[in-house]
Amino acid sequence: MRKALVCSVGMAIAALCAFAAPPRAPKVCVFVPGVESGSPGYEQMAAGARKAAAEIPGASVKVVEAGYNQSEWLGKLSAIAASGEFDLIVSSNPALPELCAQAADSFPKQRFFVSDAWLPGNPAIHTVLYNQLEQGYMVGYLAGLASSGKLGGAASHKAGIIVAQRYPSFDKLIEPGFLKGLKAADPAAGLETRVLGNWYDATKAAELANGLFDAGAAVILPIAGGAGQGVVSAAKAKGRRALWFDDDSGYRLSPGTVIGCAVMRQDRLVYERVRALLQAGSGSPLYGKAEVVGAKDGYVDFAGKDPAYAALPAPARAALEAEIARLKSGALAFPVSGL
Ligand code: RBF
Repeated sequence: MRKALVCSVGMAIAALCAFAAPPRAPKVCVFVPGVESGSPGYEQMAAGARKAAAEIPGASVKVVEAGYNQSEWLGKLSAIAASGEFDLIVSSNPALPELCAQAADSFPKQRFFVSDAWLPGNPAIHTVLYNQLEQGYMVGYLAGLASSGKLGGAASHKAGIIVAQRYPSFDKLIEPGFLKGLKAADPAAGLETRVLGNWYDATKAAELANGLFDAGAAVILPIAGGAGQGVVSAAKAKGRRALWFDDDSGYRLSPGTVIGCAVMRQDRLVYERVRALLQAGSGSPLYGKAEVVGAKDGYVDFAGKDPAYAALPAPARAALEAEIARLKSGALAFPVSGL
């Protein structure tokens, strides 16, 4: 009888304590596979995670830059998982899910969210992929307007892309999407792609851009992180034009040189998913799931508010905007179901 009483009093105190104790303030690590500054997708990722944490009492965010040596990423990621310090590790790019899966094998309690990536079925990892067929199509179509002479000047029927390295979402989504858009606006156009070899060398990117411009490219899209700035400065020096990807910062790099930016709303996506994952905790049903988001739901879009874009001929802008409206309504669709 006395034992039972002591026991139930003890249980009541324990229950009271559990009720009264504030929930542990969640800690988030933003793992940047590269360097944050100059890579719009990574800047947006950090901003989105910070915004989510700011809404949860006591929550904190630590940004860790893993640098450009990709062979060091797994070791750095595993060390963070091993520390047990973070409720959630947030990262972004298509190479990350595989590394997170390896870290999760060793540290199964660790949870991960990776945007701009695709991996279904791992109970420790949630991924969301952007429909970059659509994103590529938007700037590809604008490139076709340029190469066919509809933005002024003679038709060259040539456009270029400078990419840092080849990887699945570039090969399967960005480049084919760009080509579809290019051909839709200028059926006679050809695309030349040059591979830079890293995500930081703006000088080499400018040299490659000069080569493409000299060979007649009407416009060039860099997919090269911080190195993309070299493409914009080469275009500016030659009085030519460039396109931009991921956010609208390209317009500000060199006003008048970048004529269009196809953006992904990574800040919004990361904010929404990090908030949901922190609120639900490690048992969130999102873990194990991979999703695709795109133009129809507003995560892929075209930033058309800049004066450099507004200065393009009205009929050309109307043609592009009609394509974008068709993508947003679903009348024009390029379904993506993974990588
Ligand atoms: N994008 C960047 O903006 N900066 C980078 O440093 C960067 N590094 C990447 C490294 C790897 C291994 C891969 C697969 C992609 C990388 N990306 C980077 C590309 C990024 O995921 C995305 O495809 C592009 O930003 C276009 O949306």
